[in-house]
Amino acid sequence: MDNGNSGVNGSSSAILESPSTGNDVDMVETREWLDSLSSVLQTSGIDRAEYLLTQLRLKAHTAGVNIPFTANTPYINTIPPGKQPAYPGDRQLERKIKSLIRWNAMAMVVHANELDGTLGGHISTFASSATLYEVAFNHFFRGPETPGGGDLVYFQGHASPGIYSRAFLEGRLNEQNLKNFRRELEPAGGLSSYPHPWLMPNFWQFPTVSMGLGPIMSIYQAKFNRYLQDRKIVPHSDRKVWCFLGDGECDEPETLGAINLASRERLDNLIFVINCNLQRLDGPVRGNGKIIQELEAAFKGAGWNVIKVIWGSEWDPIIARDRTGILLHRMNETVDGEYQKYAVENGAYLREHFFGKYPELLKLVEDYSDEELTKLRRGGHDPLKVYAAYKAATETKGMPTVVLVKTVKGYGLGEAGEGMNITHGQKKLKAKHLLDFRTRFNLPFSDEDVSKARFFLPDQNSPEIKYLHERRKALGGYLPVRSSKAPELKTPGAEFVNRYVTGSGDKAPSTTGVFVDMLGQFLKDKDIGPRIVPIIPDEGRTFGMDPFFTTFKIYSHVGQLYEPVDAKMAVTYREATDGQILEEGITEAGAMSSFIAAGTSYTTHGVQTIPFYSYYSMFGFQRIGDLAWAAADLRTRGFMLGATAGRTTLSGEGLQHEDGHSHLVASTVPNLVTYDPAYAFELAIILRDGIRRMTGPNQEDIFYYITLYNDNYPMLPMPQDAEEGVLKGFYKLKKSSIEPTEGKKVHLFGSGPILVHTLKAQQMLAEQFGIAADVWSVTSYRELRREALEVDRWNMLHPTSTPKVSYLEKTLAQEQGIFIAASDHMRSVPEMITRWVPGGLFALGTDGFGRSETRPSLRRHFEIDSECITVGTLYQLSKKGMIEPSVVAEAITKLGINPEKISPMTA
Ligand SMILES: Cc1ncc(C[n+]2csc(CCOP(=O)(O)OP(=O)(O)O)c2C)c(N)n1
Ligand SMILES: [Mg+2]
Repeated sequence: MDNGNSGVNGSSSAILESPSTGNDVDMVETREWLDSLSSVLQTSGIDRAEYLLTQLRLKAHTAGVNIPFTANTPYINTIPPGKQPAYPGDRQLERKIKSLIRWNAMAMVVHANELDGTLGGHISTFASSATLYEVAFNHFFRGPETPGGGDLVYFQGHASPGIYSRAFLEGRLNEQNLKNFRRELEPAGGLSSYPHPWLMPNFWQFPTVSMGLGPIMSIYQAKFNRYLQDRKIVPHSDRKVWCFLGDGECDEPETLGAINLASRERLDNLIFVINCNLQRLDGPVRGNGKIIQELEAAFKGAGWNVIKVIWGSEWDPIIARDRTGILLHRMNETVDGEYQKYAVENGAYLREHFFGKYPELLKLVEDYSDEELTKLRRGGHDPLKVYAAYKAATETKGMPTVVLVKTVKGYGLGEAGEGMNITHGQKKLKAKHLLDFRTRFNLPFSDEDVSKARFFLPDQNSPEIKYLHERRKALGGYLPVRSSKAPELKTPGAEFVNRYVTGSGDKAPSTTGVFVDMLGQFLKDKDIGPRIVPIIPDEGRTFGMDPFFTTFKIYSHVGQLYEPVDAKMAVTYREATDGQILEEGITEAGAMSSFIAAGTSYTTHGVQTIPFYSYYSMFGFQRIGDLAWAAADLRTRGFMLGATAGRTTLSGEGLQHEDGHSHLVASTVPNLVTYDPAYAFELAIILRDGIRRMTGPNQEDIFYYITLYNDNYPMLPMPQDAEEGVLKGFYKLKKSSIEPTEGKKVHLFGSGPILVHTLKAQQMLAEQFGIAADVWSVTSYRELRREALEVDRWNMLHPTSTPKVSYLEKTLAQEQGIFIAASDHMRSVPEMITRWVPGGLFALGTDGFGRSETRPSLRRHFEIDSECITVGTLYQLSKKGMIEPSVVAEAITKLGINPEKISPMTA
């Protein structure tokens, strides 16, 4: 990639009146070419010049001329002063408002840390981006009352104090809220450190503080907005998605990883604003290069419209004087580490070190005083420049726009940290710094107000407050604001489950196959059908979902511009503008972002959609765990389906594919409901209940993780009264066929395809060892644990009340014997319930690396096949003194298990 410097000199010289540098062998000829261009520019304008240059380039290229590639333009504003629109607002009032917001934001952080030095908070991020937000609030962000819906804004997480501070002036938050910044457990209500819809569900819309997630989510959000419009679920509108992010944040793979999609899909409803303050947490983002140039090349290469806002208006006359290009040259060659230094130093320093490098350049500013040079602002602190960029961005058609804005981190903090490497963490300002801040922004506060860092709220009738409300009223209301009003859906009735309660007879499908059948039912349902959003990251065929390509079609904004190679086949690859399936390609992060967009349409669009995101379970939580966490925070509703689950069930695919721990990771997400079903009726009950809970009258803010398998076995009929157990987490599937002798009673817990082995073990134990065992199907250890933990907690805090009893304890209280569990996941999964199982639970599972092998070999390797379950059971009986250890030893030999085999845990 371009390092931000190369090629810039070359391209800038083309616009000079006379080139000042280079090895020009024929200056007269050069002069003539440049004069021709000047004449075209003057007589026919920019478009004609562009056309001619394109023709020249083509001709040169065909003749074998190697034109050096650069995706960079010179290091100046994209919009020249001549093309800058007039500023529509009252700049004086806006400055006053902005200064107050700056003050209160800073005071919030100072207060919090005076109270308790460990609370943290950030001043410098918002200090650098205040103008970026205020111009947008006063002139661009459309609020929720806008017809067709308001803009969706991803605020940079660390800028939250500024956003709270504005809401305070707007009267949407009170002083107590501000005082309780980062004190969310305070009775009067506090404010979350960063944007978290989970914690402030009426305020924040999008969590952004895990860097990189905001950008990728916003891209797929913009795509999903189009999807809903193209599918006529919501009317067409011009609502925009704005994503504010940091320049340091651009190093996260998620930030830039999906930018091609945005241009491919022509998402002109998407605007990125990158606050290029040249710093991240520890120091410069690109001390030795230029982040703006680097990002320009990356975004331009990806097909975005790039608008650079580098210099404030004070620079315009100096740039205009630059007849030779020496200033451009200097701007291009200076690296960010130096620019950072200029932000910290004064005008005299700038004169000596920046302008002073070339005598010609020094002359350009000879009539400027040092003070005037000190006041040369960066583009991001100049509302005129920011306004011009946003206006151009919102008017751009056919492509997304990125606005790259140069700012100073900690702007206004002066000696307390402005532009300094320590500024990101600055949260305690001394009295002198507070006074300086007041002077810098002309704040009308007394010394006492300042020393106490008092919050300042002007009178409701003051011009500032009136202006602020007027602007928001004109733009459709306040932001950010979140609502969860969406009409409930008519969810599937019992007849849906009834299709599956009789079992599969002599057929042997897999739960993945069964799921695809169920998804087909949902898609055909006249009520919820149009709201189903199937999402796949290029694994549709693996899961047998390819027939849907033909019937429900793959969404593409442009439809299908080609005849698919399989057009004549029964199942053909169909893309369509109203396609229902989101086939995201090989990007789990992208597909998860689409899942989030679809699962939150109830809040972003006021209509519910139900995403079914099916993927390789191994590439779920461990790959995109942070997005799953964000989905939870966002109150996303929908189904994540970890297909091809099971460390031994996926068999041949080996170490990187075989998942035996996704349930463990999934169990860390508080509002995620997880199931590991074995049979069609279980899955049907779970899906029906899930749809009801999430989209029915209660619209619960939960989402689901369900594992599916590709092992084929007969789907058993539903035992009587199993429904409650399926949902609560377990039920008795099959009683022992024999009566226990001498109290030797066993309970075998199984889930997923391992239940088949558990049933076989039950038979072995009865037939070969005379042991009576009941088999239970455990659909969710996690759900059992969740309820039992709640009950324990309540009992602990209400010791004198009649204790509550969980479903798990109540059910097991009626049983006697020993308990053995086996699953295709790590032992820790069944062990989630050990403490409530009388006598404990002995778990068999798949701890260790998977490998390529057949299912029977793998199940023996991990010791979860029926023989090993039998041996595990006998071993437990021997430990309880109910049988002799020699019986276990004999069984090991009889069942052909090698006791010296390698341990799967470390192999
Ligand atoms: C994934 C992730 N990693 C690390 C952090 C910690 N962190 C918070 S702010 C920050 C620096 C941000 O720099 P930049 O994106 O340039 O934003 P600025 O504050 O300069 O506007 C870091 C590393 C985080 N929030 N998220
Ligand atoms: Mg930064």
